[in-house]
Amino acid sequence: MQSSIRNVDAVVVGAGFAGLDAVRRLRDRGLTVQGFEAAGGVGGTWYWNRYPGARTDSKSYIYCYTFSAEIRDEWKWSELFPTQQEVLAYLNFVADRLDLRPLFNFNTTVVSADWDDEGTHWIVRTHDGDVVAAKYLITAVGILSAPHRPQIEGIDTFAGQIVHTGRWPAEGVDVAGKRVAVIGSGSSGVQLLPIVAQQAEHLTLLQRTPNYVSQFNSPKFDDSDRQRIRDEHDTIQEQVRANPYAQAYTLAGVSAKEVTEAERRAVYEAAWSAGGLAMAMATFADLGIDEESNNTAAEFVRAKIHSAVKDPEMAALLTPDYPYGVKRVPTSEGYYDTFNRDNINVVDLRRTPIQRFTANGIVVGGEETAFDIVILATGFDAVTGALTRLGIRGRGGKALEEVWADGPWNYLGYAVPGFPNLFSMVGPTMPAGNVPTTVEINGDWIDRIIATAQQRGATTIEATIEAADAWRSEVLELNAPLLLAKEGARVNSWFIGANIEGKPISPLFYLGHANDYTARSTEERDKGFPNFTFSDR
Ligand code: NA7
Repeated sequence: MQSSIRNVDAVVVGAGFAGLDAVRRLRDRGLTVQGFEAAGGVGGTWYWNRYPGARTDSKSYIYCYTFSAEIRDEWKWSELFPTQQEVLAYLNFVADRLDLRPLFNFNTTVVSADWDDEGTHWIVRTHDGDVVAAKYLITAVGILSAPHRPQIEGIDTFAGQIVHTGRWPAEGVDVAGKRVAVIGSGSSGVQLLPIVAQQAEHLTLLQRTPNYVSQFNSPKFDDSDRQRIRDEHDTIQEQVRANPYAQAYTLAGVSAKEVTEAERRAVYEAAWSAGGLAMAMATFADLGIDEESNNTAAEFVRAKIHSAVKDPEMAALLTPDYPYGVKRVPTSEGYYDTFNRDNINVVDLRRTPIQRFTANGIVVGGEETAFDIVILATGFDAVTGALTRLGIRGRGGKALEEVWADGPWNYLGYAVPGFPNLFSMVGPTMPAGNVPTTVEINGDWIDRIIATAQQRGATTIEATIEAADAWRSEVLELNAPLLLAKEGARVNSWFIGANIEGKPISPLFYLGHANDYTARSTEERDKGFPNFTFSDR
């Protein structure tokens, strides 16, 4: 069995934004790299989430790599908030441009990764029997990639079609003239609902917690826009560094309570028209911590919902009663207007939960409603789920999910004591916000720690327990004063793991300023990784 094991320097799991960045850097450093990707192609999240209406609410010109001016100039974004198809096309373009595709085995799922102390390498196994020994294991598995399918009684007996938004079939789903149920009103549900409602005979939204849905406003770009963006690249990146979530927005910088009502209203109106994340990212600095300030934003959006939705009872059903931003604020084109159609109804699952599925449909409050198609827009086991499902066993066969039984414990999000030579891209306790920004910081850092080990002749690199303990305390302290910590569990916020039954409630992100995280990461790198043990055994 041992003879059939291939040896490589690094295994990279995942071919999304993070995995593509990792393989390119390690290959260019001269390492032998084996990438594994469960999907049939590159793209990660953007490969799987093909549901109608899927798009990013990060601005296109920052939702991309920055490392190459040539690549930035060659790719032409068509609009401010690109569709899933355009982001996927971009990642395919990068993969081809840098010849990254040959580094991956596609349609290949990693089923286990065991640390071998004797060989000082990881033994990585795939679903099809491939076994690879790798000095380094880089997980680039994404934060929203492990779909959450609720275990509802009878779900497997449903005779119609059931699809999860995070595993949307490439051939599409024909909803025309059909009776469609949508379960879930997070980002995925609210993006697809207006489009499905236009085609379906009837749409029923089975809603548990309503969201504050931002409207969507994506100006198209022409060549002069693209030239301006190119000219302003450095200024835009400066703006991203100054924003707590690494987004291209400038906060008003003051408390919502420090301005007059008229001034506040003007700021909110401008942000509402801009759409997307502007309400959270381009308004006041204290919406995440101060209840009174938060309520000014919450009330503003509640009024917008009531003016958009004509039936007051329907409007009330769609209006959240918790602080603004405690759940991830989604963006949708025409969401609230859709509820003025006559082929849509909303079932309030907080009042009457789903009892069970039948062959024909779904039973709620003792009444069965028949459906042809059920769309599960029920989200993901976010941030940690894709990692704990990988079957990672560190020193002494210790399972990663065991070590994380109370929430993620690691250092700077990159490394876990007891799991040598394992590094995460966009791992738990890294900043929430614009993913490609974090990816590039991570890619450089991991590349440099491996280079440092090579220079020192070290075979293993391991974060210290003290560093991981201190980091966990810091992440918890940053989380404690937030409204998210007070209210997040009540409204099942995935930011703290509250959307998955049995998952520990614990912050999954570093919720300080993203740039403070970058500074910490850079300091660790520039000081020669003082919180790691490098060993030649
Ligand atoms: P989300 O935001 O986690 O939304 C999932 C939705 O599904 C949410 O409305 C949930 O209600 C609902 N849900 C989950 N389980 C159930 C069950 N068992 N019954 C009824 N309703 C349920 O996932 P998305 O895919 O929309 O978005 C994920 C991220 O992708 C998003 O934040 C962006 O960053 C991109 P709940 O709120 O828990 O009451």
